[in-house]
Amino acid sequence: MAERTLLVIKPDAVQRGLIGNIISRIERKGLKIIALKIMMLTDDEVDKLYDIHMDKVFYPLLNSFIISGPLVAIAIQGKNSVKIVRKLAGVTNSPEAEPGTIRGDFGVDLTKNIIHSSDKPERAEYELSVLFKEEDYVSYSLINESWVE
Ligand code: 3AN
Repeated sequence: MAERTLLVIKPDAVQRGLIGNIISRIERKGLKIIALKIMMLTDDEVDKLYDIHMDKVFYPLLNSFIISGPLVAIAIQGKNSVKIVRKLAGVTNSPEAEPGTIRGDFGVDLTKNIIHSSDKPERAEYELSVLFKEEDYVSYSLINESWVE
C-alpha cells in the first residue's frame, strides 16, 4: 500500500478561510486526497491524537485550541507523502517557517500554527486511525498520475 499521511487544517485556519488555499497546495503538488472531513474533535480524540504531548506543560493550551472550533482532517496517499506534506507545512513554530510553506505564509504563532501533519509513516497510520475508519478511504486513480511520478 502506498504511504499515507494525515493533514489537519486547524481551527484558526478554518476560521480564517484558508481551507481552499491549503487544499489547493496539496492538489497542485500532485498529492492524492483519499478522505476528507470537517469535524469537531471530542476530548477523547484530542487525547489520542496528541498522546505524545499529554504530559507537556503546553498541553492544556493545545487541547483547548484544537477543540475551539471545527477542523478539517485530510488523508493523503502517495509515495513519500509524509515527508512531502511536512515540507509543504514548514517548521512547527510559525515565525521560523520559510515563506512559501503553509505556516510560513499564514502563521505567526506556535500554538495557532494553521495545520498539523504526521511526522513519520507509522505515526501517520496511528493518527489516521484516530480520525478515520478504513471504509472512509476512497481508492482511485487520478488521470494525471502518470505525469506526476
Ligand atoms: P508538529 O505539529 O509540527 O508535528 P509537534 O507535534 O511538535 O509539532 O507539536 C504539536 C503541536 O503542539 C504544535 N502544532 C503546536 O501547536 C503545539 N506545540 C508544540 N510545542 C509547543 C510549545 N512549546 N508551546 C505551545 N504549543 C506547542
